[in-house]
Amino acid sequence: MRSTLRNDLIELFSQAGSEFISGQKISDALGCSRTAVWKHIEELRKEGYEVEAVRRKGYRLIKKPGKLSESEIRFGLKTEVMGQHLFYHDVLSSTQKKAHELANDNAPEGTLVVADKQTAGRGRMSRVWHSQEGTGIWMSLILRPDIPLQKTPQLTLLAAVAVVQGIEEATGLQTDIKWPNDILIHGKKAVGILTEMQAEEDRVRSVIIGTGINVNQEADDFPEELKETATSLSQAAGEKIDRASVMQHILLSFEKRYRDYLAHGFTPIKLLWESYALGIGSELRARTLNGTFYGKALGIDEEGVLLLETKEGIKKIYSADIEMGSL
Ligand code: BT5
Repeated sequence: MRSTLRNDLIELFSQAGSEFISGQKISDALGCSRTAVWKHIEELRKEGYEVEAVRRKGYRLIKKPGKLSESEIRFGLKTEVMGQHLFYHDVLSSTQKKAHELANDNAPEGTLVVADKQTAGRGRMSRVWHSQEGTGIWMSLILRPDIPLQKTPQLTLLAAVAVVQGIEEATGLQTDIKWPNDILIHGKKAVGILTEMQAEEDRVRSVIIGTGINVNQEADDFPEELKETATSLSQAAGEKIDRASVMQHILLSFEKRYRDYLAHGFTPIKLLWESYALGIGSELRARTLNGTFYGKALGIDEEGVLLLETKEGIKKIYSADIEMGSL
């Protein structure tokens, strides 16, 4: 259910920060009676918002619910398409799996699946994606682009740009992209992106972009094998971060970039991507299914493929795990 009134109410509270707003002011701004204001505030409280009410001063928002909820994600979401069909679950095996099912059932472009916890979150090649409850953003977005199959990897790079921009807009944190699907903070992985597709003949039926973002994990929350390599936005920011706000900024940024992409092709995305990418111009090791290659990363081509200058000549890398730094 969507209530623009409650949406506006949250917006008002957000603008007021720690200041009180009088009931009269709220009812004027929303164009409803003071009794209606009170009713909406009661509903917000039921959803976990802490609203303080003081006689003659009015109301102020003390805390948004820490737990994600459908309305938390919806309120303040300024997109037209992305995330407007929203499926929120407290627990799922994997948001990717659910999104594939929905895509098979003709879910429209922009359908978003979000879970507070995944019991079988996955990375590329069936690797495990650690998706603890209450800490991260685990989401999958369904797209229906009219593009040839070989162009779908470009959408991973587009998603990475949107995530970097969304994180920066929501938190001020600067992050780096490591080709093709990692986003790092100070060299540690904070985000992984998994692009999967459904195709018929050579036509794309749907592309499903899965994004896993570590938001509020403490260092000890990660399993032993990830402690050295993983980080979270809150570790970098030094404070807890509102997951819904990060998600909303990413979806908005994604929508803008995706429109650019459909209208003007990959070039505008490529330029942005390069400005956030790590390791271009440096030596790296690319582990692919067909072997490991060393060389200098020259950049990406118009398809989004990594160009590696090896001793044997320039090699096109379609998919790989990249190691940089001291090789
Ligand atoms: C990825 O794979 O990085 C893509 C991850 C996509 C996860 C999202 S969550 C929502 C959606 N639903 C899903 O089921 N999946 C998507 P890859 O490049 O293969 O990296 C996987 C590797 O990252 C693992 O083998 C671990 O080493 C590491 N890893 C696992 N969980 C991590 C975490 N939470 N933070 C940082 N690194 C992690």
